[in-house]
Amino acid sequence: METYEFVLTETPAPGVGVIRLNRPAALNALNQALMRDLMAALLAFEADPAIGCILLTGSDKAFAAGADIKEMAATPYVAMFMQASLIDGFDFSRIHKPIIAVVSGFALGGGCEIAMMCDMIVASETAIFGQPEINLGILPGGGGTQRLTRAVGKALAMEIMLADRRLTAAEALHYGLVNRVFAVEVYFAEAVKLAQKIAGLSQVAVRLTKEAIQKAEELPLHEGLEFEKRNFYLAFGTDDKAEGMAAFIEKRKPAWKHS
Ligand code: DAK
Repeated sequence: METYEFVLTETPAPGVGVIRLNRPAALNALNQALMRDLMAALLAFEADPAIGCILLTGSDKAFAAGADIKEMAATPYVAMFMQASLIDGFDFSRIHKPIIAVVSGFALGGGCEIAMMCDMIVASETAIFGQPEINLGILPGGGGTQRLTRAVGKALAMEIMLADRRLTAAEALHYGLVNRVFAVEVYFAEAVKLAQKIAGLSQVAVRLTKEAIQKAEELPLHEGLEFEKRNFYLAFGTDDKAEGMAAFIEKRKPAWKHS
């Protein structure tokens, strides 16, 4: 397995790839090198046929406290605009496998935005979500104004981004930003269980389903329904559809071919 400077990777269970942000002295602040490592690790798991689900996590204390303010402070407008800036080449749409953010402690600014780029969020009870960019004289630039507003609604999104309101894990669960909340002692193990469940399914069916749900966020209903139908018919051409249905009828576990 490849090694990186600012992320650690492991496979704690069959089919489950874990990427752990690892810049503890800066609460996993997202500098450019870390972002490059993160994208490389994501692409490596995406390319690995043995991996069916990816977990993206930090430490118990911090998922990520945002983009690296010290690095950004030295970055003028044109450089931010032109250079390989923080988000350049950083594109979760290149990852077709499900990604679950596993969040404990601070998920602020770009940290919260990266969690929201994932397909699901599992949190520890200590997780804190926020978009405090306004305090720095800037605004969210990694999708916060769009994804958070879709997730929690306009009124609360305004308060979070204009008045630096931070959400506890319980609040984030209440408002639909996160899927599950667990005690800090068990949240990671619970996330692995969830990932294992997904990794045990047909990778083709999982991909077709993820794609269709993503379209629900972007397309008008009739176009989304059309997209879903195409993927549904496409599933009928797969080996895994034949296997899944045969296994049901024969009362046995399916042996997926991922084809
Ligand atoms: N950047 C750099 N260093 C950070 C950091 C950050 N975001 N957050 C924490 N650190 C560092 C601190 O400077 C400190 O380092 P030393 O001073 O010890 O060297 C160390 O981590 C521990 O932090 P604290 O001493 O502050 O720890 P506390 O427990 O007291 O406080 C805190 C934790 C998370 C509440 C606090 O550190 C904090 O407020 N951090 C900043 C949070 C923040 O404002 N985040 C938003 C950053 S702006 C882009 C798209 C998106 C973005 C950028 C570009 N493009 C499209 C290009 C995103 C922007 C942002 O995220």
